Amino acid sequence: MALSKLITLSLLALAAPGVCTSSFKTPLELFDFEKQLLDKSAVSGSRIRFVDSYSDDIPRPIGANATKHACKAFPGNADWPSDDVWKKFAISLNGTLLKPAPVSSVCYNTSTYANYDAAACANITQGWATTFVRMDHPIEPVSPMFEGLTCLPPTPGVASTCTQGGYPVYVVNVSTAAHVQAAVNFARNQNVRLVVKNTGHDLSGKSLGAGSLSVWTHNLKNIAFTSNLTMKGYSGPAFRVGAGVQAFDILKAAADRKHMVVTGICDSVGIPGGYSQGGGHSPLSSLHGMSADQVLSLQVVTADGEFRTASPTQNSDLFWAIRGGGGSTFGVVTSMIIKAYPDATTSVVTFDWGVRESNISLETYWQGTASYFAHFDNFTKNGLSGQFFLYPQESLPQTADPDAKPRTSVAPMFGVGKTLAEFKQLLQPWIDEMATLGIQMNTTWAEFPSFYPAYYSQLPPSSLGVMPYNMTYGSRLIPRAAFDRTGAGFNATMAAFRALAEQNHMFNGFLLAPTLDTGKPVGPDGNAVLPAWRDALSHTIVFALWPEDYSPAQQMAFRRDFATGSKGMKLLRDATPGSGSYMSESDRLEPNFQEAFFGSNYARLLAVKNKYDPEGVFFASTGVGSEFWKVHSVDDLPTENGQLCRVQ
Ligand SMILES: Cc1cc2nc3c(=O)[nH]c(=O)nc-3n(C[C@H](O)[C@H](O)[C@H](O)COP(=O)(O)OP(=O)(O)OC[C@H]3O[C@@H](n4cnc5c(N)ncnc54)[C@H](O)[C@@H]3O)c2cc1C
Ligand SMILES: *[C@@H]1O[C@H](CO)[C@@H](O)[C@H](O)[C@H]1NC(C)=O
Ligand SMILES: *[C@@H]1O[C@H](CO)[C@@H](O)[C@H](O)[C@H]1NC(C)=O
Ligand SMILES: *[C@@H]1O[C@H](CO)[C@@H](O)[C@H](O)[C@H]1NC(C)=O
Ligand SMILES: *[C@@H]1O[C@H](CO)[C@@H](O)[C@H](O)[C@H]1NC(C)=O
Ligand SMILES: *[C@@H]1O[C@H](CO)[C@@H](O)[C@H](O)[C@H]1NC(C)=O
Ligand SMILES: *[C@@H]1O[C@H](CO)[C@@H](O)[C@H](O)[C@H]1NC(C)=O
Ligand SMILES: *[C@@H]1O[C@H](CO)[C@@H](O)[C@H](O)[C@H]1NC(C)=O
Ligand SMILES: *[C@@H]1O[C@H](CO)[C@@H](O)[C@H](O)[C@H]1NC(C)=O
Ligand SMILES: *[C@@H]1O[C@H](CO)[C@@H](O)[C@H](O)[C@H]1NC(C)=O
Ligand SMILES: *[C@@H]1O[C@H](CO)[C@@H](O)[C@H](O)[C@H]1NC(C)=O
Ligand SMILES: CC(=O)N[C@H]1CO[C@H](CO)[C@@H](O)[C@@H]1O
Repeated sequence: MALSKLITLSLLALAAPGVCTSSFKTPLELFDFEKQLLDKSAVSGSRIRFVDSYSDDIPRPIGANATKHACKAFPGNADWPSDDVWKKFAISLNGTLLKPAPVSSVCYNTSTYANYDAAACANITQGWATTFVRMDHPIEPVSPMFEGLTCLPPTPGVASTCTQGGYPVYVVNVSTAAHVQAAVNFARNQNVRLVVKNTGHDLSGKSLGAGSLSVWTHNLKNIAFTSNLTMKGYSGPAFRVGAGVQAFDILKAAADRKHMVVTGICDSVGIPGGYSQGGGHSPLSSLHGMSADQVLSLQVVTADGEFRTASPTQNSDLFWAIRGGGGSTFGVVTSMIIKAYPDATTSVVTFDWGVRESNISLETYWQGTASYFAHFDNFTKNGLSGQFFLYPQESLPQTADPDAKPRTSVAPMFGVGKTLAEFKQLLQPWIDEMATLGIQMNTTWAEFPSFYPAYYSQLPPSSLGVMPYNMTYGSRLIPRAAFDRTGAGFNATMAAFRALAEQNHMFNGFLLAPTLDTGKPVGPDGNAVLPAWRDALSHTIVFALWPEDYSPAQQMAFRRDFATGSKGMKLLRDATPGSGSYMSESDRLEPNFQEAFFGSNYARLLAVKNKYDPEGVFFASTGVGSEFWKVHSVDDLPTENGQLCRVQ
């Protein structure tokens, strides 16, 4: 009797975990793939030992005593590992070392790739910007521009050849923590540039690097859940997520468990990758802060090849730095424990108004747009958040719509935890003000019983996408004071918005208030999220397009002008003194990037970087410590298509 009851119970326990999630009880319970580690002697010894089964007999100093090479090894140079060394590395990696060709290589009859296939090329060309082929590919990025545009579908005037350019040369298709350790040890000992790729969404091309070995974390999809994790500083529901988990994976897993988690507006972005490590903003940010604030503990392979726990009590300096200090800088994260929240009724709304669409004057349009911004403080105090687009004065160069006039689209605003009646009531004072101005808006309201369908009603499923090759972007965090209509900064900020729009720059902005009170990051001194975020009510990205026929020199002049010239992003910087820019959606040419992306945290972040990575195994353009390195790129463009060297 007792025995059969026991059997029934254990069968139930087996059935419980569901399709893609299992449960865990303590933060110390790692995923199985993290229990597969290299032998200790292969990690901390002073010999060239990149994996257990292959070691060289030359003793090699590590850490502070290591040789400081002027440049990373590069294909074709004498110091690039021989084919024999790569072969041994591949064998020791048990078949997970790839040498991938760019997807568009099938379009070109080259001896390097020898994979010409007209039908496959037609397919790639057609689905280049929309299909999932690129997202699940080991080396393709969202912005081919940062690779150097060396292998695109054939495009008249742009692409007619295919080379490896700024794409990595080798990739470790990671499925265990040991694979990550082996890759880090190999790169460090062989002086090969190391990059980390998760989804390739980075908007500065940081998953790329000519002559590099890439750690590809995309397939680490494990998810585990507990309804009540109890640790110092937190008690409540939590997920452990593997490094490859994307927003769509965790949105679904959370919804299945009647919970929600902080993710961004694009459901294909990777959560424990660049998103949470760079900060991570979300439709939930006005309620629960940044993605980095969600992290309760994490697992990471550092530059010495060690697999470490970083938490409030273990390697706490590293834990502080990784949560906001940026990806590909301190180590390779293999999993994170993140907070979850009980699901909630969610209301959504979209608003559209424009000079032509609402039949209003230009002055009235800007008054209405200013009215919207003037309510940001009140919106966020009530937990609302959202996204807006500001389409500029005239047609974009390529859209050729001579009648285009400025318009604003709020798409959408989220009221998480609000019924439609409550949500409407909160927005009514602003809606009344728009009516008083005589502005008719198109408005669509909806209420959903939970967050997941509300999210997808507004933000459709996405793949990797492709950013235009003739576009740059910069961003600014707009502080609370700048949206206070009674303060001096308001008119200056509105004037800056208008001046930028009048030069045809489109905006994609966000309404949110990820304060420390909402985010509540664990640990004695919070995390390394750029402090300007805590006082911001908006993160606003501004886009600038250059004519497609510009030469590299013209492109650089255009981009420098946009980044630092008096009619570019300087307008917004001047209107918001002391604020900053969100590192993950920013301009690679941002002046004084250390201050703009990291603020007062920079000195401490650099100290943590130097402690855990004294040899510079990890590098990310515009990341912490990147000022000591330079990519010697083709045409000197800000791309990853060139050798990485120390700045002399
Ligand atoms: C269409 C689109 C929408 C976006 N929406 C949002 C949004 O709503 N909110 C927001 O905050 N951001 C948003 N972003 C920006 C996004 O957060 C960054 O692009 C982020 O860097 C993506 O991280 P990833 O891991 O998916 O991408 P990747 O490009 O693969 O990686 C990004 C960076 O992190 C490093 N990295 C990746 N995985 C690891 C790891 N396991 N350990 C260490 N380093 C790692 C990479 O080397 C790289 O430097 C958006 C970007 C795009 C293209
Ligand atoms: C570096 O070299 C010094 C002097 O030879 C030695 O004392 C020290 O132990 C070395 N440190 C490491 C990390 O090898
Ligand atoms: C390769 O497989 C062997 C046997 O399973 C294992 O001992 C070794 O750690 C693996 N190597 C790596 C780098 O994972
Ligand atoms: C590819 O190029 C080679 C050498 O130039 C040529 O012999 C071959 O016919 C080409 N193949 C295709 C499919 O065009
Ligand atoms: C074309 O692409 C689709 C997916 O986008 C794929 O299913 C199909 O097999 C491809 N066809 C060829 C000929 O490559
Ligand atoms: C990468 O490894 C996974 C298993 O972890 C496998 O399913 C996938 O096919 C591999 N991808 C490539 C491109 O080899
Ligand atoms: C979670 O666990 C803690 C400590 O075990 C307990 O005090 C608390 O009541 C639990 N909360 C819930 C919602 O079960
Ligand atoms: C509202 O929607 C209609 C129909 O799509 C469109 O014609 C009109 O321009 C829109 N008005 C505004 C203010 O966006
Ligand atoms: C636009 O507004 C003007 C008055 O401001 C009015 O005369 C005109 O009829 C309006 N046009 C439309 C299409 O409503
Ligand atoms: C601000 O929000 C409160 C509710 O918290 C509301 O009563 C008030 O009318 C709002 N004020 C404005 C100007 O929107
Ligand atoms: C801001 O501009 C408005 C009208 O454009 C004006 O009434 C107001 O006095 C200005 N505020 C400040 C602080 O200069
Ligand atoms: C080559 C290229 O990417 N051209 C783009 C320039 O920007 C416009 C506007 O986004 C795009 O439509 C073009 O495709």
